[in-house]
Amino acid sequence: MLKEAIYHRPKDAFAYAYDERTLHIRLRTKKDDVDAVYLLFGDPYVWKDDAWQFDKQSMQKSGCDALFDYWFIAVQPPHRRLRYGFELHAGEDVLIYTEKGFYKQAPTDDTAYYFCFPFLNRIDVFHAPSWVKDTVWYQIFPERFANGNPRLNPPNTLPWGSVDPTTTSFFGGDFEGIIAQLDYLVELGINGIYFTPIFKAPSNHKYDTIDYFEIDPQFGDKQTFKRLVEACHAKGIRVMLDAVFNHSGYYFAPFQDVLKNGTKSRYKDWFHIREFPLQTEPIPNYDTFAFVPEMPKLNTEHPEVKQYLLDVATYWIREFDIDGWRLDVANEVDHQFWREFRQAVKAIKPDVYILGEIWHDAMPWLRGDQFDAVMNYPFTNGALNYFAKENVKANEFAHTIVNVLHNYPQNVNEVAFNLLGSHDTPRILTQCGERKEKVKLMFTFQFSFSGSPCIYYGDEIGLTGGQDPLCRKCMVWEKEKQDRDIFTHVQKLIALRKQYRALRFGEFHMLEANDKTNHIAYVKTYDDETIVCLLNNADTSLTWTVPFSLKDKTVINLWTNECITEQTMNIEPYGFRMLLVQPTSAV
Ligand code: ARE
Repeated sequence: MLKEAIYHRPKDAFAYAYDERTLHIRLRTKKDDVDAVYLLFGDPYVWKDDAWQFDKQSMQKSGCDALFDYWFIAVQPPHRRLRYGFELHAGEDVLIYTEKGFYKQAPTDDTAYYFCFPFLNRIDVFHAPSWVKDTVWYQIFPERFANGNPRLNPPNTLPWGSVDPTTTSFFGGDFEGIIAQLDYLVELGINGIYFTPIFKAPSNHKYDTIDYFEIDPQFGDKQTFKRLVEACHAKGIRVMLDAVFNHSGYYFAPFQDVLKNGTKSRYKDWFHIREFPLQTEPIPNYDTFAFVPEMPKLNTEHPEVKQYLLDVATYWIREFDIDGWRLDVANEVDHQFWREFRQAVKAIKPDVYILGEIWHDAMPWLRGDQFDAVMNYPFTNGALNYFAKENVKANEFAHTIVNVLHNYPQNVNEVAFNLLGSHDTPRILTQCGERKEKVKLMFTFQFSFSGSPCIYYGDEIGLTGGQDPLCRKCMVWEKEKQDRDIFTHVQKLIALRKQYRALRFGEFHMLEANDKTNHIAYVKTYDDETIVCLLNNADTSLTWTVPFSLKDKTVINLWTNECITEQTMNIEPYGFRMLLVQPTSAV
């Protein structure tokens, strides 16, 4: 056994409280190196005849990537505390792995050798709002969704969809437009909307806030926004807003005050200013988002700034009953701010969803004291590489997905915000070389995967466009210009997801990943519900043999409702199957 590859470290993704009674323990070993792993575990205070007493239970292999195997077990220590180690088997070899190193036999004279989960304190358990698991999000970029009130159009508004957007174009999307189209979203089946920023700001994207307590007049006013939230709630749709707290806009009054009064400004410490007077060229002499002078970074350590932003966060929940905050550039804001943010918003609405925008490993924000989830871009990139760009094969994709699932605790994965694209990425249809069968296959994967899927407005009707600003074209409302085939596909996926818990939050296991045919197969299980999915990510048809015997089982093709009786079937290019598997006796 390769000792150097064996890894475990308590807390984070390797040992964590799944709920108030259950601990999850994971171990990593070199791929194909170990035959079996057992958890040795017990209460640190249970001894007999000077020997520590422990139990032994077999761990399951929960997945593998290119280099490692991962092992998993759930335990419920009666006194909520645990000492534990691992017994690894490879052929005749047996190895005990503990916090202090490797042994031939499990030591019993002291528990100090072992890994320690000191106590499962309820307050420390990661807790996200449970409704998120049942939510299908739809992301709206308000300037481009629907123009319902032309009187609000900003100067130089262009005719809807007449040209491709630039960084400075306006088309006049607004709240009344969104309200008028809510039935379209209900028909699609979504039940959560994430709005990119809506507060007063000069740009079309509104990430350069002037006033966090005002709605941008091009979208409407507070009354209309209230109407919008109420209309959403009446239709069972939750509402999430974008909190741009890393930076303000250039025209934010406190920043203007600093520009005007320099060192004499009472707001000079609200930002990170390196020298006075302020200058924007060649690069700003104050911290900003990227090097964008219009976006001065806020000093969230400053008590007044902190209080101001927390007031903003609670105001929109208290007065407008919003259900979530998506936190822009979340990883560049200090952790302490987010801890206080969580306390403040959960105090007034305990089941509000806190979603951080972090593209990288986000474990430090997902320990239960800051965010409920992050935008799962590692999932996005994995899916784009395999389905859209086809620059990785089935196995590498399978490994990426196993990593995505093992990077975070299971309760974190259950509420992950799983997107295929956003206002910051080229449109999926464009990335798929405008081959819609590939887009459909990607959606099929997204909606059969766990977490909380999000559709970027227009992807469901085949909008195209490259990188920002081209990925922000106007929504197309003429039915004859919409790709209704993709729409119906997504609509059906959402309906199935609503019907089957295994699709929503079932445990995921990769069954097959074949580089020759480029297909993958996986199973989702929840209680007695089992759904096997097969995706043929290739432009040739596939002869697929169902990877279990059909004897004693009733297998239904969920797409056609047909009963499957043949062990082997033909799958069309970029085709898929979703099979509900039940023991025949249960049918
Ligand atoms: C404008 C232009 C762009 C230009 C950019 C830089 O439109 O073409 O590249 O300026 O000068 C908002 C607007 C953008 C605007 C930007 C600046 O929506 O249109 O871009 O402001 O004015 C990183 C950050 C992540 C950030 C992305 C964009 O980590 O937080 O970059 N995303 C948020 C929002 C954006 C928003 C802002 C931040 C600013 O979602 O819409 O932009 O408020 C890798 C890295 C990531 C990186 C990612 C994307 O994977 O690892 O860290 O994200 O690429 O670049």
